[in-house]
Amino acid sequence: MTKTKISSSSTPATASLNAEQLKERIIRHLHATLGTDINKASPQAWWRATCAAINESVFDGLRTTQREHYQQDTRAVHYFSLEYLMGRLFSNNLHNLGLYQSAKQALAELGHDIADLEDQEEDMALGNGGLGRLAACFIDSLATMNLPAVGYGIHYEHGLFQQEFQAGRQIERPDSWREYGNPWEICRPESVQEISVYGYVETVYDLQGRMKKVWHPGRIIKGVPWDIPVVGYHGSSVNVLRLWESRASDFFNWDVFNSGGYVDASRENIEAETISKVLYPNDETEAGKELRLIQQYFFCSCSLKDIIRRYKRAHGDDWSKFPEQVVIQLNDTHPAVAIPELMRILVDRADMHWDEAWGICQQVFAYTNHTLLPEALESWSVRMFEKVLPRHLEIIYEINRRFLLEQVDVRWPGDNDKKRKLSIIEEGHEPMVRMGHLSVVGSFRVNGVAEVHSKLVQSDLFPEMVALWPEKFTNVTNGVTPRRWLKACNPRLSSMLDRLIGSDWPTDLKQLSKLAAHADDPKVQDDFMAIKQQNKADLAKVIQDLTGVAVDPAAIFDIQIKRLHEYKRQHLNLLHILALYRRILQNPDYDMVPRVFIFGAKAAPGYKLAKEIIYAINKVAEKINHDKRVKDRIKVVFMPNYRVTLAEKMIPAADVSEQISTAGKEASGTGNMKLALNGAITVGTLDGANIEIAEEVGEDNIAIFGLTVDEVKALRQSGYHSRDYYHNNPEIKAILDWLETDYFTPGKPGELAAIKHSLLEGGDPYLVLADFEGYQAAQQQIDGWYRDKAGWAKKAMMNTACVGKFTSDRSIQDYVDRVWQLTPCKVD
Ligand code: GL9
Repeated sequence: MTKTKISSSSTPATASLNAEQLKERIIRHLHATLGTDINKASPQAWWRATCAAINESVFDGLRTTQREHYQQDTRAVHYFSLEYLMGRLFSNNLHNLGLYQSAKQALAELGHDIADLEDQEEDMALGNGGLGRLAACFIDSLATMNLPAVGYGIHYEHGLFQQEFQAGRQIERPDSWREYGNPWEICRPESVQEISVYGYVETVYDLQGRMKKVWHPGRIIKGVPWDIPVVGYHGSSVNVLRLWESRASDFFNWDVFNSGGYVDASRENIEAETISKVLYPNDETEAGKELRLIQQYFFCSCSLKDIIRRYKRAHGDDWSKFPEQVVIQLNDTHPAVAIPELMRILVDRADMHWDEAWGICQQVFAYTNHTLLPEALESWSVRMFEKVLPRHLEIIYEINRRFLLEQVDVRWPGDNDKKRKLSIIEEGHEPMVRMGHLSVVGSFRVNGVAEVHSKLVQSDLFPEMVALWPEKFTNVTNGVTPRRWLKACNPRLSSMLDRLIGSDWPTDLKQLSKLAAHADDPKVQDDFMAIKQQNKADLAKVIQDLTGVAVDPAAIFDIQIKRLHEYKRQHLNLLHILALYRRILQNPDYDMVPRVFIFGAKAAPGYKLAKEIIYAINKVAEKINHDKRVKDRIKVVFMPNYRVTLAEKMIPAADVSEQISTAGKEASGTGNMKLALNGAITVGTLDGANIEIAEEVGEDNIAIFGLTVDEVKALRQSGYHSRDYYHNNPEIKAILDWLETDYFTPGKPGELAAIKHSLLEGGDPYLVLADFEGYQAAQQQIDGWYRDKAGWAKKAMMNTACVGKFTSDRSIQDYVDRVWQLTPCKVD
């Protein structure tokens, strides 16, 4: 496969647009699009007018890209994802168009600070965390690399909930990101689709006596597409993210109406619209709810029909070229129902023979696994499947029957254990459809998201599938877009890099390695750390505004940002904070470099212990921050409503990056990459992509601690007794007992006891106590390193210099080479 060359030096077509021309555009839109005037326009109107001005360039690129792809009849990847965590698009689009400086100047001349206008935009938070943000980074890379691609997903009316703290507890508020419309999206009524759910299947025979299955749906739902243009960086491609909104169909439900159920028929209209109402806020776990399955099917069916419509425009009823033109990447098992849906379309609608149809499916789908957590492996009860998608259940049964007969029984004749283990249907009291099994059987490629994770997918999750199809399995380590996660969010460091190593790094991140040659230069070290200091001062202001806590930018900024989950072990971080606090109380002269511990995390609304951990951190923070005896050696802040926009302010200001999951649990992580890229030093376990980060930056520049994947397995096997650590380590004992008193919750003893209970009675499922000792030693090491200013500066710079591997452009190139077999299509 040829390397996808990104023309990093080529200037964007729009770069010629100067501030004067932009000003003219903005004012024109203020008048013609917003219907207002310079002297009375609100900041919101100025922002919208600027968006409209930017969109003139965006739509230009969109038109030429789509024309080019159509004329060249390109093979394209279709990324199916239930989540896209886009954040804001204003500065991203400006940067990628090469218009940021002109826009900044234009707005300044019009009397506006570009940063203030940026704050007019709500985050587009149509995702929960890493999986959704990865999808957003990938579509940025796809456009930048001129690869023909469409992202498909759901146009949720409400994205991830907004988080508030009330007396330290998380409160969820609805997110209404497009209450007043969103300037980046285009409604495409001409491409509406209709999809069916419920009903029953009838067996009929045609004139030749051939059996046919006819699905009589119980309900029809309209899918309305909204297109978000995705602008590649200085490349000429503008791809599309197409998100489906559900509406009641015009197609009235006559069956129900005729049987006298007029009221019911109109109630169904409301239900149709609930499908795209809200994103499920569960992180890695599945609710098993009917609405969730309908969401999955709704967007898969709309998207497949959209793909087929486009294919037929070029190839008519000739399906033979379909697998050459179309590859579909399943972002986890969430869109796996696309597999039986394509089979249904081919067999039932296009009258294709089963074998031919299955041959097509198996060339079209590829599946990415993002987690090994057992509670996250999706399965749907057969009962519910049959109610919602009766025909699809039949098709899954047939896929499974042939798989067990033609593959499993041929390989392991008569081995019923193997059949039970490999069956797509899990037998039991309540039979279930295993979506992971379906995804592996129906795909030509299966990948994990970091080396260690892909190995575990093969050895622990699907070993028999690997025995059947060894060549199906591969790895693609995650990556992040350096356009958003360095260039746009850290302009100071970006300019310094441009001066020092040239400006090609945003599309060729390995260029960062040139920085290593300067890592011992005291002048460059000073510049690098001065930038970090300024970023920390900026963040200190944000912290003050959001939490009322004053922090000193001279302290170590130690940051843990990610969803709240026991396996990510925010409570391990908390235990260490408590240990330091206790040491200070016991020894008023306790010598430590002042540190600000900064958290950002949302907990799934139904995840009780996760919410208790948030509460505990907030209560401990309150106590420590007000305790004079601490003398500002420790501050603890929990940033409310952590999201992409807040991440962009926190990441450039981090000295220390907390990546402390139990080994084997974090599939990859991507925050770890963003923080290292911005010169933070990782305190981390040998888990997920931390392992690869450690390989890249070298052991001098990362603080690794804790049990390895194999040690975790061995410890569990030999029997893990968390109580031993409690009894044998007086510091652990004192801290856990402390949490049970009313020290942090005056007058209310026991309020923070949930953590202790989970670690002792609960058996400490994520081995927090087993890793405590190693963790505190790693933190001690960080403290020591930070005292040596030059040494620290070098380590920080080496982190930025050595993480070029983790650009999402490299991930996408790996997908191109190992999975998609795509060719770039240059657009002029
Ligand atoms: C996740 C993994 O937990 C992360 O380790 C990984 O980096 C990302 C992207 O591959 O995928 N899997 C998963 O279900 N989530 C991840 O972050 N959860 C959310 O996105 C909420």
